[in-house]
Amino acid sequence: MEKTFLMVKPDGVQRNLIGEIVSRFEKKGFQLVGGKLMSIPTELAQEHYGEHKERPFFGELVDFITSGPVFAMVWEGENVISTARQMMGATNPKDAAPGTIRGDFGITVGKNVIHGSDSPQSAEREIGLFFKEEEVVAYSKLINEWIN
Ligand code: RTP
Ligand code: MG
Repeated sequence: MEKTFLMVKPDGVQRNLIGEIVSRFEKKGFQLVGGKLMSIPTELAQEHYGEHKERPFFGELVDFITSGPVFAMVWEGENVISTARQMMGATNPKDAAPGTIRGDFGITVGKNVIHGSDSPQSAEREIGLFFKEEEVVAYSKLINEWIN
């Protein structure tokens, strides 16, 4: 079953949005298979956002994501990678549709509440960066029969 890496960013944690965000993915029908509150070491932040290292905002991005605890998660479900990105909304909250997480809770591109893997390759890479194998828990719920 497909898995993705999602993370409530430091602004989302400070604003008490962990529960709201977890709830949206739970109600959608996806399954939480890993989760932890953590502070991201600088080296991990640089590695995680490595694709942006030449961008002018890279320093700010790393400073922000290491500025306070994040809630890192692994979610599982059919098409969870692309569906979670749709539920997050556009990168810049000013362009994010109402009803999406960034559209409902964000204002500026730097503090956009949530991160989500953008492809199967990045999902695998990011899950591996943030979670040990034993921290991702395989389990089944009978309720899934009512969804799929
Ligand atoms: P994320 O990786 O955090 O899920 O966001 P994303 O895929 O929607 O956007 P991405 O292009 O990967 O950018 C990563 C994060 O960098 C910040 N950003 N700042 N100042 C700027 O112009 C700018 N552009 C991007 C955003 O916080 C974005 O989430
Ligand atoms: Mg990205």
